[in-house]
Amino acid sequence: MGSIKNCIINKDTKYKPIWLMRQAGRYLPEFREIRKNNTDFIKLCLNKELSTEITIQPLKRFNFDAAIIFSDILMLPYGLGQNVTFEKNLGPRLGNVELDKIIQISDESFTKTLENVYALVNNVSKHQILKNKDLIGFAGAPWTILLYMLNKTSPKKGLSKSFYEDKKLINTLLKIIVKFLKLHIKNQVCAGATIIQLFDSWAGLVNEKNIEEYIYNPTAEVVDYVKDLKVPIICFPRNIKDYKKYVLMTKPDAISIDYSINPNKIIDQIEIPIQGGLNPKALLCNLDELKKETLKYLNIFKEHPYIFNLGHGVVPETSPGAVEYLVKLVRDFK
Ligand code: 1CP
Repeated sequence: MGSIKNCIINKDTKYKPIWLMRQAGRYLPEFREIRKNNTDFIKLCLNKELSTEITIQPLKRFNFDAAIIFSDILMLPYGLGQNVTFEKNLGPRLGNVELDKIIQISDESFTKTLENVYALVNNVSKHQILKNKDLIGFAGAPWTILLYMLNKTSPKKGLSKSFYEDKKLINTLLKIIVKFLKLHIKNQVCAGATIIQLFDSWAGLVNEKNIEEYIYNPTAEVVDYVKDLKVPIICFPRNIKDYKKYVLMTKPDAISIDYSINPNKIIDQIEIPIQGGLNPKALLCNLDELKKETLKYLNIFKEHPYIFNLGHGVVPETSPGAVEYLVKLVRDFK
């Protein structure tokens, strides 16, 4: 029986498993229905019944090979006592970093603050719908978490020049982030997550001269730690310039590529299992175009261990019918 784990661990190339980043979310009317009455996003993530329901919603519709827990990478700063809110059309807003308070947080109190996240993982892992499927736990990579904590809002407009000024703060905070990321991941694995994905959504923003210190080293430390937990780890360093070097330096079990990457080139550069790549906007095209793009990835990675996914998350404008068609294309591919 094919699976994501079999693809990653045994390098199986025959079966092409599929799941999608943001497979639970606003493109699903049943998600919007729940969201409508639950305007506080953090509270929703901490509601173990509703977050369980949201996690399995996409699996009720589509024959995906995995569920990914409905949570957010910003639950980590929340667990560290930083104020986190999500405002409509503005995205996340974070409060000030209070280092003197953060350094006093114990493992126990962090775990307690996020206990409902781990209860959600446990609920989902026992659910019948997950039989023979994987449950993906996740976390933000140290660099991406650091950016949100210090920038206090989405870094999509770029970083201020002064961002790198307080090196002491950056280094202290990075160490704390790595420590609690390990705990956050361990708690998810203990609760039943069978694969971990590390999202470095803003890897492309790092200054080249800082990449070793802020991306390679802390990520390698987290990857090493997860390997000791005996679950595979997939890394997604979105928009990083050199995926080959990243793989060499951080040694994940599988690598997720963004849609700017030329699949024909990457396949000659990377030996480990590859995930993703398809532009999420392909799901907004007509079905012939979607088919063409999907088959392109499947054909290029035919002889490579490959997990079908997108090059970033499903966009809210996507119709569920397009996702259904995509899953069928992947399932029918020979
Ligand atoms: O209804 C809504 O408006 C909520 C939108 C939403 C959703 C559905 C947010 C706010 N988070 C989530 C869930 C989420 N976030 C998941 C669920 C599982 C799934 O994939 O189905 C995951 C894995 C994440 C991870 C996440 N959160 C990332 C990494 C992946 C990526 O998109 O690059 C990031 C950067 C975040 C921060 C975040 N959370 C939400 C938003 C709008 C953002 C991005 C803000 C920005 O642009 O900086």
